Amino acid sequence: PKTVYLAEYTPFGFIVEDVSLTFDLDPHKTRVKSRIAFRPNPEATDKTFFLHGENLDLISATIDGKPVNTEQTDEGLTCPVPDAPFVWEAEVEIDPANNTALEGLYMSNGMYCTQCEAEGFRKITYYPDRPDVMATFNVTVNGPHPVLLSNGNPVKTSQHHVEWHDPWPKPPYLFALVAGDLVAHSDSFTTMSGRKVDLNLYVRPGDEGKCAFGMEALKASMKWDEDVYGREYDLDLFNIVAVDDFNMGAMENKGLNIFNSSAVLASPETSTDMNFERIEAIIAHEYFHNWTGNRITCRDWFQLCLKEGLTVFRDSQFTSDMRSAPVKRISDVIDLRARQFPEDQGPLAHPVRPESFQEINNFYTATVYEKGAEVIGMLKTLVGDEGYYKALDLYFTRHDGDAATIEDWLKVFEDTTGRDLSQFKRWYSQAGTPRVKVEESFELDELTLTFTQHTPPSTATPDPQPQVIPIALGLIGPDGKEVLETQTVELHEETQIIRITSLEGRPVPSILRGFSAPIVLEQDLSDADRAHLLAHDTDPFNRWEAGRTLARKALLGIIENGASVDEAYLDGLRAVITDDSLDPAYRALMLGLPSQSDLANTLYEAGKAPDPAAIYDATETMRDVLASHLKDDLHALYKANQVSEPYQPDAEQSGKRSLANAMLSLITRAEGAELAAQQYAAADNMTQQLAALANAIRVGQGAQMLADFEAQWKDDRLVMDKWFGLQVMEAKPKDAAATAERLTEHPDFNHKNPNRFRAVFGALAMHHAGFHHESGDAYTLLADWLITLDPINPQTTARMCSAFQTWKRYDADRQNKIKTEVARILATRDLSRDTTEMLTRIQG
Ligand code: HT7
Ligand code: ZN
Repeated sequence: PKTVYLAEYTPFGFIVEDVSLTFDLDPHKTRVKSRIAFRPNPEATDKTFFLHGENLDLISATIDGKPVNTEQTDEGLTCPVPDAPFVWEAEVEIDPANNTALEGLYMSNGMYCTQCEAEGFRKITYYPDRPDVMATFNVTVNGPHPVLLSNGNPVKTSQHHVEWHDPWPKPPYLFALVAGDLVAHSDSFTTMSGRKVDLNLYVRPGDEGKCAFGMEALKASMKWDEDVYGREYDLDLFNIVAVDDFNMGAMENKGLNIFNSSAVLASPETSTDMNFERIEAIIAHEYFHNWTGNRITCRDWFQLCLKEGLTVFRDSQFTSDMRSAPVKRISDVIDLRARQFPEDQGPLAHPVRPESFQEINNFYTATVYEKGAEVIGMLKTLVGDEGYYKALDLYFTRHDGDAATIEDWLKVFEDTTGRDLSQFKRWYSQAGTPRVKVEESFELDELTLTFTQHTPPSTATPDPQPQVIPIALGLIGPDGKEVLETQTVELHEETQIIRITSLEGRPVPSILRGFSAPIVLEQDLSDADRAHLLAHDTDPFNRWEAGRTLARKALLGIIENGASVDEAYLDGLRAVITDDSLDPAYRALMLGLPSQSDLANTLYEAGKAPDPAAIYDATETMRDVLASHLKDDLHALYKANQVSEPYQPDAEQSGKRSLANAMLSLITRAEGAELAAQQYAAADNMTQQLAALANAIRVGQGAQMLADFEAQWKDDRLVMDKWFGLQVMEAKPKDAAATAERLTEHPDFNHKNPNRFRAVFGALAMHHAGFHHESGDAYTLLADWLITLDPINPQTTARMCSAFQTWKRYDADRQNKIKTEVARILATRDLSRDTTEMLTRIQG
């Protein structure tokens, strides 16, 4: 396969003035007519006329009305063109019903829909399918469906025929079309300048009752973007469509967002609190793309973080404002460490702005998205709130309508704040997680902190250079009072020393407050100091972090020498979770343990091969210890956090449920499933029902509930995804692979549906002790199914390959087993470019 390089960017030789497309829909023989006005691009040196096109049956092609001879390959076509403006017209035939890759125009439950990011438009018609070619689109859709949608505003509507015009020039990846028997949940929003925008959420008949929350989230997002960033919506219509077969969460097509139904449909009976929060965030994310992605797009796919990092950052700000900022920050860091750190520290490591790729779909990663957002968070910390919003205002005015680059992005910050960001730019070009070691000494009244930064070299970045690292820190005095409020120091050098004087007695340094940089902090604090921070830190993130570090230490003690858990830590934890002045959601987070994968990594970094079974056992022991130490509080806290008001998916209620369910889990462990059964019977919402079921399964008393649950929800696809996933998640390690295999034989298992495939195999890959069970059965099962899925859906197959990315952490036997499976998949005939690239990189 061909490798594409950032350094080789050249502009396209032609400018597209305007595009007209006509679709005559048919499941196997959809006809697409295109009329594209081109003119030579004066800024381009390469004047080759190449149009991308894949899996297209070319019926006819003309230039200025005259037939042309085209030269076709698997990737597109070329033909001679005049050295002056000209009109290209073509007709192609495509087969949406057989498009199982879910890229281009495809069918899902009888409805037509599209997915064009990143390079799917070329599966619809011949076109320069690159984000820097922006044009206005006119789209005619002919089909026997009640709903026929495309981007922009409808300009002519008759039965089985709708014409659309999108006035905003856009790259082809934002093109969308939907047709089907859909129903709309409608509303409207009046923008800050007084324009009324019609809003519709289109769903399959039967799903109407799951639209209200998504609609409210959309309106809240529109308002928030006006209030915080001054960004107003720019069409008369905003449509969202829910689709059951979808490779990712959602897609920000201009004026016609398409959502995985799991990312938009919600009701209290069928969705958990976590589902509601995720839906709110994804709706916001896609809506925010209207400015950060659509009005200002990317010059090329190497700049993906320009829109994704910024939009993730914006949706995190939104969630923090709508819910609890500390809870959101802690949840984001848990997620970053679980998904981005392993990527950045393993064979798939790449810079936030990659410099080469074979298949761009493989670079929609936690590094581009989540580390990309962290980089923006650091910029904001460095330039301050005022500097940040000033720079963003300039970004929006200077680059509106552009296909921009990271250089453009950094330049607006340099121009508005006067800062030189050349060293900061390394965050975009260097792979790997920086490690910052902090050494402390205290003499008389002076505290000295010596910071040393080091980024381990990787294939992507063999010679990492020091980065700009903002470290937010404060000091907690011996009496528990804060003696230094949060200050941010900037690290630039490999080693930097900071001195703080006039202190009365040695304070405990609270470093990397709010997780001010995406690094690993190595700080040799005593257990007593950490317990002091757990009790007194004013920074909610670092207070939580202190507890988490103590929990990790306790778990490692159990794994390595069966040590008992430090009483001081247990008492400190008890004090926090019984402190009614603290938010219940925050207290519930305090009770969470480091993941088993995280523990495996800690052991690996210490030069020891982790034993997944021992890690699993230690985690179980630790939970038993917590249950026993907190036994006098469990029932009281469970009761105190019951919600008697009608269900609301807001932060307050969901926080209470999460603390109550953390109690339920410890109670069930200590006493069996009686309370879980009561909760299951009384539950009027999915959060309570699912938590009860999970706990009952965990203690081996869930069989009847599982059967009842299936009988109750067998016709609800999204709830059944939970039923599939939960059984794998809650299986004992030795049973995880067999449980997944058994579920693949269930009549409702459908590997062509990404949600269902992920429910089973995503859960298996996340089940650390089950996936890495010594038998190797899970490796083999996953490999078998990846081989089956690859010819059907390469994108979803390739994403799932990352389950194997941590293979180097484990012992020789497990390493060999994984390597054998990876090689077996790679030896499959006609393996996709997506999966080949992922597995080759994983092999290292
Ligand atoms: N910009 C989108 C990324 C995307 C995608 C979405 C659905 C299916 C396939 C896709 N490939 C890339 C989603 C987002 O980040 O908002
Ligand atoms: Zn996005």
